[in-house]
Amino acid sequence: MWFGMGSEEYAVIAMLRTPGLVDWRMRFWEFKKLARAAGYVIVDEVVQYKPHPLSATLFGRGKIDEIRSRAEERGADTLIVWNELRSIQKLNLERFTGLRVIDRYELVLEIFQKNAGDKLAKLQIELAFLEKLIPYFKLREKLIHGPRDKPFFRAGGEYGWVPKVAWLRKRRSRILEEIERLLREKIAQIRRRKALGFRIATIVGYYNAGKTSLFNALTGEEKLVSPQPFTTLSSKYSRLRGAEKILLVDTIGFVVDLNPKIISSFRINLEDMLEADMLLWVVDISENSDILEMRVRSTVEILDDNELLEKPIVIAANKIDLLTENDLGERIGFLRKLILRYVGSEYEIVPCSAEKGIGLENLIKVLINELGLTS
Ligand SMILES: Nc1nc2c(ncn2[C@@H]2O[C@H](COP(=O)(O)OP(=O)(O)OP(=O)(O)O)[C@@H](O)[C@H]2O)c(=O)[nH]1
Ligand SMILES: [Mg+2]
Repeated sequence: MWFGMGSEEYAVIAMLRTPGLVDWRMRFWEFKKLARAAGYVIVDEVVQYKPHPLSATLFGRGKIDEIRSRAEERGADTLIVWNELRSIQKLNLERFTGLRVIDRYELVLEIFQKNAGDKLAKLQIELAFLEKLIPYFKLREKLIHGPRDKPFFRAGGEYGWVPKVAWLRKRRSRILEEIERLLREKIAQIRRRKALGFRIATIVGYYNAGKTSLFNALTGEEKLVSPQPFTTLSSKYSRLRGAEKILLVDTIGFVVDLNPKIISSFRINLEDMLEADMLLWVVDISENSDILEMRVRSTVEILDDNELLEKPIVIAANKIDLLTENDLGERIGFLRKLILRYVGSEYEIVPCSAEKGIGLENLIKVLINELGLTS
């Protein structure tokens, strides 16, 4: 692939912490998990606190020197930055550290890239890379051809060669056209199903919550399930067991700080949510309170940003097999409070275990009831 990365790369990860970022520890923890999932070996971690990030380099100069020497000492090739980098910051960090530099957004795209199965997903990821990299290469062309011409370390960056911006733009418009065509086909297909009287329940939720496991258990499908983040990129429709006219849809997982709207190219997953008659929100109820709260909060933000909170929502509290009965009652109570706090209303919460097949018949009943259909 033309923008590939090697696996098992050694990386330093870094974050610039600003005053408003109260839960930075958890965000950083999650970020590390993503870096490992992308195949990086994290050899060092750097967190700098700064009220105002520097517009040219993000980090202060002293910190950048520290990153460079630590990377050199530990043999790292890549610097992964939690903050979303502007092109000038990425360029300068590359120049000053001699490392390949990616931000959180590109990191997630790299994981997507590993998991993309179908053509639409692949095109969408390439488009997302292009949107990010065109301004970067444009700036680079300007600097390289400018008066203070300096050779850059690893000149190609993600490419291994230096592409011309004009070429990238042409490629982008070709991909956009192709995506539009595939999207139109998909949306027409969804609408046809609705016209045939099908109601659609779209599964949403954080990555790893067990969305696909539940989809499989409720439909009899055998889609790939794994503990790695973003196993599912492409949506899939299938009939709900025990209901002739209900289609269940499996979708991409959410992650804190990453709105599917930001990945504007991942439109098909968003379309599947927007076209839905209801949402089945899957929550991993076995996670500890802090993590559960962060995940509920960021899921609500994403749903709200995309005007999805107006749809009927049922929550599947999944992975109850990992809890004792006592703990379960307490966790459900806590989840109910979180929903009230962040959404301001109440949703039906159905405890279940996709893996052990617990609570599924009840969940099916609730879905049929919510959609006003009889089985
Ligand atoms: N113990 C337990 N594990 C579960 C349950 N449901 C799913 N899992 C595990 O959780 C992990 C994630 O499951 P998936 O179904 O792939 O989760 P997902 O939400 O589709 O994840 P993405 O597609 O990556 O967003 C897998 O390792 C599953 O085996 C459950 O009810 N109990
Ligand atoms: Mg999945």
